[in-house]
Amino acid sequence: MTTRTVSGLVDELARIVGRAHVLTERDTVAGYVTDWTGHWHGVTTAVVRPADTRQVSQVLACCHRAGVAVVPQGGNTGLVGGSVPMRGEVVLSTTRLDVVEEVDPVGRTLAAGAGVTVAQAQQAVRQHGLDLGIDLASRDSATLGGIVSTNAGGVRMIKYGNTRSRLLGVEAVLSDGRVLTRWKALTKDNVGYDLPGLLAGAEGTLAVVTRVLMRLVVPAARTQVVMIGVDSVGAGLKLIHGLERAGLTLEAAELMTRAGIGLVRTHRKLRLPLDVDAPFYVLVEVSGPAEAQSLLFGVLADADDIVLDAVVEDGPAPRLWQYRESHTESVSAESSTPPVKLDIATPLRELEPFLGVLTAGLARSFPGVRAICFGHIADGNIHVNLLDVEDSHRDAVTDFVLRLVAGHDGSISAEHGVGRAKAPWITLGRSGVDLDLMSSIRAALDPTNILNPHILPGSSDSEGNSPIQLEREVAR
Ligand code: 2HG
Ligand code: ZN
Repeated sequence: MTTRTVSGLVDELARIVGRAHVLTERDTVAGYVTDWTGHWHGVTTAVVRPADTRQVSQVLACCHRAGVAVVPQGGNTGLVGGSVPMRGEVVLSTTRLDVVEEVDPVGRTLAAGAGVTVAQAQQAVRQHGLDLGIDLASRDSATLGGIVSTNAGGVRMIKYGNTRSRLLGVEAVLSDGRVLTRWKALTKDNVGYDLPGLLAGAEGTLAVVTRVLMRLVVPAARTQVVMIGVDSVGAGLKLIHGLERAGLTLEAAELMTRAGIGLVRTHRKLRLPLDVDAPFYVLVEVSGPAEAQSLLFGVLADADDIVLDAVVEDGPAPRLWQYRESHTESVSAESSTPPVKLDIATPLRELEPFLGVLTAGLARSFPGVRAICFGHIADGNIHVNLLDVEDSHRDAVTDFVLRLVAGHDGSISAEHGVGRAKAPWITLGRSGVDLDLMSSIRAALDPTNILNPHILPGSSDSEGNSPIQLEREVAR
């Protein structure tokens, strides 16, 4: 194996997937070696695009024999640098696994390839009056394999749970090429460990997901969307609880700030969504009985003392949603540096104190940094986006925020995963025993540590070499 050359590896991969699907030229691999935020850049030996599970299995077996590390990649929309090769790893792109195989309207399931985008999946299941139950702004590029591997949350999580909870089965390839098929369209199946659940959120470190079996939902017949201006996070939470107590079902509940709305307005050239420029905005989508609209108006009237202004539209209300959905692109466009994106959660009771201390602390210690906080308020999940952070300050500002999160009993990664961005801070979220167990699980599934070796706690081979060092030796 030590005499293998890079060109030998590329030839072998080409024999499996066809020459057209092994990319090595600088220009053609460019989109695969940089992440969406523009911060994480890497290098790859080759990007390989298999067409089906059998080819994925052969590609992994080949890389396994060669001791070459592999980074699985879906739509490359992740925000923590988890799908970018950093040191020459082969990129295994799942984009050609793009077949919507079956929508079962009776059992309410979707069977599809890992490379099918969220938008394509949504379109396929909506033709049957069903829904995926998962939605996120990157739906046109994010893939089903990607959202499973990162256990994506998104704006519908409050009602339908995260991706793990929607996953019934998977087909996945282990690092040595063996294929795991756990594929039963059953709501109840309690035979042994929940392996699909384990692969969800594993960030491509345990296996490469090639096909998914998702449990679908019946969407609400009609919804109402309300944008409410409030002067505190606590007032927003109170209103949300009031809506639930009135018998309405939360379909989504999002928080935005004056600064965030201002940024989106500048970028998208939009008017203020309300008649007041409120310190905080909550965007809530609700469903309920036939009289849902009057229940909603009743809650707003009862909370007259905390509602600065509100506007209600029938769902899906894209005009109101665009203020929320444009945050990510506006942050990227308006920041002078790649934004620092910290996807955190705190218990609900800690949310307001946390945001208060965060804002004051950032202004004091990092005066040049603009903070835009928004996110899934009812899940306690806030996206702390930091703009204009000089490269030399990225770690310090990240450290400041994540330590504050830990001090408020929070999570340093609520929905985007650990990736490379949070790896140095993982001990703020997990104990030594916890990390040891994760390493053991990883070593059991990928003993030579070739799958996405540079994220999450991992292992080295007996010589202490990581696979990519082996790969570099191979390259010489
Ligand atoms: C969202 O909720 C995504 O829109 C992206 O999780 C969040 O850009 C972000 O920080
Ligand atoms: Zn989010």
